[in-house]
Amino acid sequence: MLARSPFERFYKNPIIERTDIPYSCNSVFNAAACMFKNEYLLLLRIEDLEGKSHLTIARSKDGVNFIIDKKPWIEPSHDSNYEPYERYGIEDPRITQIEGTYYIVYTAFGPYGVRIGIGKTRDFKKFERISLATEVDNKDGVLFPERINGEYVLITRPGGGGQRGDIWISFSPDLIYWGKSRLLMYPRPGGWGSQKLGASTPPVKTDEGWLLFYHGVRQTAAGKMYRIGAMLLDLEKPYMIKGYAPHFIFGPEELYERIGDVPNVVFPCGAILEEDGTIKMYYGVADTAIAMATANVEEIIRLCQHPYESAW
Ligand code: BMA
Repeated sequence: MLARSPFERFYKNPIIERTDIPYSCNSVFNAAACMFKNEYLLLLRIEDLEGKSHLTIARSKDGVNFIIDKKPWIEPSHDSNYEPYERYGIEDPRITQIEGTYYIVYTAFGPYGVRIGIGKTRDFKKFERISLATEVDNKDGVLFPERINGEYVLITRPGGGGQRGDIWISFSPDLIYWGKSRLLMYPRPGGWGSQKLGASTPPVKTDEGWLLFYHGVRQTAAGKMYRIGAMLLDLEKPYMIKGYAPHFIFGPEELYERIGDVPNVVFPCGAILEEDGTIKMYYGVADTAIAMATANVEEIIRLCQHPYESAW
């Protein structure tokens, strides 16, 4: 049988479930990932029993057995500049390290909608907010791990609350003021991501370009289906798609991905490239738990050789 994905699931998935959390909560999913002091660090999105999300740290020596902090690390802010925009929770974090600082990009959710928040830490103890980088109806923010031509680069997904959502890219001198925004990719009519797209994991640098995983949503008779695609962006001109995989590279298949609070969802927010070329992808399953799958980076790059311009 021909495999439909270059990824192999960890045999003991899911790796983190609600019952692993040391305090009461509804669910744990969509975690950011990075290496910190020779350990794997996940920033878990935990939804509490009121339905609001906060972020809690988990650490591991081997990337699959995690020790979870006894209390939340980042909760909705009480600062009046942020409070109205985070009142309903903090969701879907992504971590990017730039020159020893770990930037955390998250979805701030409040009465006016969703917008993208950016904060930073150097030690995973003290967390400092930097900005709310966008207005509302924008989420799925991922920051590049380097400044490009002197500027920070952020991918976002404006407009997903409407009929469709496209992936955009913006630039900033200081992580506060963002501009030079342009469209990167839009949903392919009739395709596996025909309703909306959004960046999944922060771009990973390869010789062939920035490797970006993104999710695509298709509306089906049974509800929304979330799958994962991959594209390669030009190293110097990251607003140019060098190539992409026309097919999805990962989708819900196992029961733990198909059944849960929101069925048929795989939602990665973190990917770690190991020295041997293996990518560890950490992904939320059915908005209920966290799973991990591995793939060879070269194999994914090979799938991304299709020119985008002539795509649709
Ligand atoms: C998206 C985000 C994710 C969630 C997904 C499926 O819009 O809210 O946090 O995993 O929907 O419900």
